[in-house]
Amino acid sequence: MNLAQLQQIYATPFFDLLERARATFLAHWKKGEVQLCTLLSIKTGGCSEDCAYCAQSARYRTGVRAERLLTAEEVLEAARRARENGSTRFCMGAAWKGVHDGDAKFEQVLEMVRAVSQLGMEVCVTLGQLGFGEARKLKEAGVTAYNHNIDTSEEYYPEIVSTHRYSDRLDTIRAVQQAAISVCCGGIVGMGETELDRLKMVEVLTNFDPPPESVPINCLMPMAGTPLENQPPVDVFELIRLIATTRIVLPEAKVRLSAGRTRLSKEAQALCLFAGANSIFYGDKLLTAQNPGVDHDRELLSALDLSAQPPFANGR
Ligand code: SAM
Ligand code: DTB
Ligand code: SF4
Repeated sequence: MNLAQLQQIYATPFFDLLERARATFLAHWKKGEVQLCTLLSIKTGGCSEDCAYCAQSARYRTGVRAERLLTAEEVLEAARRARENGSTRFCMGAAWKGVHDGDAKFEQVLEMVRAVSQLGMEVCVTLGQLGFGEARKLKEAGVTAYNHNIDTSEEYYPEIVSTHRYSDRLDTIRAVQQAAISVCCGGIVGMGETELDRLKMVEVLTNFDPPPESVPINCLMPMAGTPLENQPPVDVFELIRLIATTRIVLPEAKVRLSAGRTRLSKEAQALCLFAGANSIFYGDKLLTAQNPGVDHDRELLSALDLSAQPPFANGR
């Protein structure tokens, strides 16, 4: 998919765009089903990187303290609760630049993955940069998906991060693909980027081989103390257009309406779900930021006659 094609789709009259996205969704997915995914921060804060949106960077005074890596038992307990609450995917996030085979912390992550993978949910991790060796070990331990976002266009990325390059992100994604782990890759809207940056980001995603299994669309949560703390909220119709466009060009991807739902009305979320989003993060907290409460989300799904994706048979 090239940029001109994406621009054409994005610029379709709003309701025509929604109709096309809805038709694409219905041709590929079960109507009325939303995947619930629970996030857990297994290692919070103190990160060496300078991502301008992130409360976990050690460069900014955000009030997030650096914590130790959780133990496999602690993580397993949280994963069990997530499953009981209806999640079919469990995503463990660590505030690191990356991981190296042989490090004690990487061994500890492998141990938690082995434990969580027995529960019959999709097991996702987001640990920053890695190579093929690490990816292969994660796969052997039971990881089904790796989250590594490109966040925005290649051109805008240096405005947001200086401690690693866009190409480093793509290298990690390639290593994950080589190890036959599903890629979860998306980005953030509301960081001061243009419409063109957003579409270039989608263009990069459509050219992945294989295409990403999951595409998180995050709205910036403006975290106090970060350089982006005063960014205004994204225009909701721009967000919906982006979700609809993503659904049309990546019909088989799960499109996750990710961070930032606390700043979206329930009507806006309903339109995002109509436009093709079919997954949300479920639970009172994201990694460090607030998420709508579980009760609130249950009410929303019930009001829209949507149901949580049922647990997998045969342990998957
Ligand atoms: N350190 C790893 C990395 O950078 O890939 C994993 C954790 S990182 C917090 C995962 C993703 O969360 C980021 O790539 C970004 O897209 C998203 N994110 C982080 N802070 C955010 C914020 N304040 N608002 C919206 N999305 C955010
Ligand atoms: C993703 O794209 N969004 C999630 C998940 N992948 C790891 C993280 C959102 C983080 C929001 C900010 C915070 O909680 O600190
Ligand atoms: Fe570190 Fe990830 Fe936050 Fe960047 S987004 S500062 S790499 S935790």
